[in-house]
Amino acid sequence: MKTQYLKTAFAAFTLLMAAGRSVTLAAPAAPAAKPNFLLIVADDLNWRDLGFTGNKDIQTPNLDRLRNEGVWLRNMFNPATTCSPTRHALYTGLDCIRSGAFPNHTRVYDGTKSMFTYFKGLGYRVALQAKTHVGPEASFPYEYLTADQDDFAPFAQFVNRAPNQPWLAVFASHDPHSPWTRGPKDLYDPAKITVPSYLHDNQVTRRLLAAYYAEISSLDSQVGALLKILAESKQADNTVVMFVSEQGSSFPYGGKWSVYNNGIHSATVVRWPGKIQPGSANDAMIEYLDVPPTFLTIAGEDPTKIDTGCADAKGYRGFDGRNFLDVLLAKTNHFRDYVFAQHTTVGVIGYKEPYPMRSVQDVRYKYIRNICPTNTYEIGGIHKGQPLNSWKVDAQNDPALAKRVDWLYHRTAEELYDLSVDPLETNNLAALPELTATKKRLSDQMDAWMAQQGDKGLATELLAPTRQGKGDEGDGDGTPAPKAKKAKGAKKAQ
Ligand SMILES: [Ca+2]
Repeated sequence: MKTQYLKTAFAAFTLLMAAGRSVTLAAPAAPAAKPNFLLIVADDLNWRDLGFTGNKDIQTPNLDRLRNEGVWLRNMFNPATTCSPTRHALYTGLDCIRSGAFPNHTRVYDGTKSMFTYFKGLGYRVALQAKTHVGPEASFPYEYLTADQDDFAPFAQFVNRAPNQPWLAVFASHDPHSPWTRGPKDLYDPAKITVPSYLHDNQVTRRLLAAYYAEISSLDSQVGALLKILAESKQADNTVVMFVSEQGSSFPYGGKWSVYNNGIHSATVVRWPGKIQPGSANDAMIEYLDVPPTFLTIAGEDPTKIDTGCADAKGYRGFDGRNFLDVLLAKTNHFRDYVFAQHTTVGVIGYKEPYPMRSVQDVRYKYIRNICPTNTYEIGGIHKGQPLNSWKVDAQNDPALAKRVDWLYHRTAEELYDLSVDPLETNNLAALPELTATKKRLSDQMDAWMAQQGDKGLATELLAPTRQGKGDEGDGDGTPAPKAKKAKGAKKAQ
């Protein structure tokens, strides 16, 4: 079936190319065969905090069902740990520093394209609902359905419009981003939940954790509503559904604003009936950057032929990401040897001093470089937040906790962790002589990646203000969700 479909898609593509036209499939030869895409993006959701990833307190029946109907990609990573650069990478297939979208509240360089650009060019109608957080507008030409994440009528109208035209929709929830005011609070009793070991257990942590869990259940309800609409539209069998947890939570050590795996590891599930084996799992290392090339491949395109509109430091204009369709189809469980991430502190609300971080990891070891280790790492979200303030009070009589609190402000220049025995990255092995070669191997990989990206470390970090504003329409870290943005009424489907 797939072979036949690919042949059909390839034939249509060849005909268009022969006719000297660009790849604009306004009237696909076999419209019903083109798959639709629904990408569901959470916000500040630690990958561990779902039913199917092992959290026994959290109730996520809809996401658990989606996981049982698709493949759980157990080693998906994001290249940044704040909202805006993460989304730019996910939508463009480009790594953050190369695209210019590396601080929070950022935008890509003018002329850069996104999957909305590519799929619109293929004749798809493309849309986004709720959290935007990307710019400039020209690079993300989606129809904006509504800012309201709980109004599903625009989504239903979108997927049911023009039945013969394929579509790509991103549903970007604001949940469970702080301040955790939504969701079924009665589901979670602060006194009865189990506090994860990477958090300090006290009443403030418990109260906020229960509120965060309630918002995860709110997100789960949204997923249920979307999948119900899809089923009712009779398009579920021809729609690729992907869910990503985005990046870690804003608790201290919850992962956000750090390159630890709580921040950059993503809970990711993909459902594609008849193609992906239900209930399967794959441990290949993949990055968010790989999503656009993979979606394009599924749509019958060759992603290696794409000009992204943005060159890397060596003049290469293709994607940083690569097509992982073979992983989805269980033909392989190996994809990347290394995954990378960066965190830019300058420009984060309440930041004190530059504290740029870079990380690289293979299947076992994780290497982190803190480029300005003698500075103090301090931002509003962690260091001025309620949890850490309460932890500091408790730390006055708890030396081990005091040490953990201090690590949130001051780190060593290098960190090295053996993830096979230390998944929470608490035992820094960077000074161990027997791991010198491992550290150098990873450090060399990081240097090569930084060179390809045009990443100059601190000098790049200091450019963050030039990459912020104008195009970032999303909410701020630690602030309430934005007011409804006026829908782009003029951008109707063709
Ligand atoms: Ca986020």
